[in-house]
Amino acid sequence: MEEPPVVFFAGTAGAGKTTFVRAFANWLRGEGHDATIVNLDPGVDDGALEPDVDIREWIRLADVQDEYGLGPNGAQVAAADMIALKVFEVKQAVALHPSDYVLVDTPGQIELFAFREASKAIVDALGGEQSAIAFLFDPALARTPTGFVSLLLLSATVEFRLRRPMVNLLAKSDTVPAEKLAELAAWSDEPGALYEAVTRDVPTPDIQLSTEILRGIDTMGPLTGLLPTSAQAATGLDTFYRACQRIFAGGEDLEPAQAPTDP
Ligand SMILES: Nc1nc2c(ncn2[C@@H]2O[C@H](COP(=O)(O)OP(=O)(O)O)[C@@H](O)[C@H]2O)c(=O)[nH]1
Ligand SMILES: [Mg+2]
Repeated sequence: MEEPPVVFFAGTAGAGKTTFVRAFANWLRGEGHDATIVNLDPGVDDGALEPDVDIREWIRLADVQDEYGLGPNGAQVAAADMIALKVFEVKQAVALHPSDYVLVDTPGQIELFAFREASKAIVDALGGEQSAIAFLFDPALARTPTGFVSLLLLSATVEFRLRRPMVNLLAKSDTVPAEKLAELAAWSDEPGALYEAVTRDVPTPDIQLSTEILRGIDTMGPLTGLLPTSAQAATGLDTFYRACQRIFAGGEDLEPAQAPTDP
């Protein structure tokens, strides 16, 4: 049987990954698709979270701390490498859940996912035949021009390191006023608008650095399509799904298991 496509969810701590994964899985199920949720965060401490496959079955942050006498940060780093050693167990557990989509919630700290070699091993092993990375922009960080550019660079870093198709999402769009949403859309669609906003935002001595960074971003061309989504209001999930389908199936919809609810 063909392996289902895998989407990894990455973003800064608190960006909304865990909440989004759940909302998107619910949305998929409502559309008649099966979704398997994989939790790769060994430190998450939420009893209500019921992933189908859970790294905490093998690795728990509290145990790593106790066993190796590490503080919370050291334990996170050690655990990130241990996850890579358990990835085949995780993959086997995922295979026990036949499904249309596999959604992988990554560890809370983005630097563990973006910078450590272990993540490449995890993405390669779990990603299988088809995988993509959804990068969530936290509106609390994306609201200023420099914050927005920093998140673009972080997303580009993840793409550069892990070499997977990326979808950039604006999370928690229900918390963003309409005017700000329009401004963020302009920043993501028109390099000129972002350039103008950044040059207004930074003091003169930094202008050259900003200009060079923006030129780099412009050449990379990943600016278009920051999709506004809200897990809470369940909005933007259909657009996100279509963006994934464009990556996985050349835009074709999956065969729905039941009558689609699309208008
Ligand atoms: N208003 C609003 N809050 C959200 C949304 N998604 C997540 N949150 C909140 O943002 C916080 C961090 O979310 P979480 O999913 O744990 O982020 P993670 O660290 O990236 O996994 C929590 O308090 C969530 O309730 C959303 O769509 N709208
Ligand atoms: Mg989380």
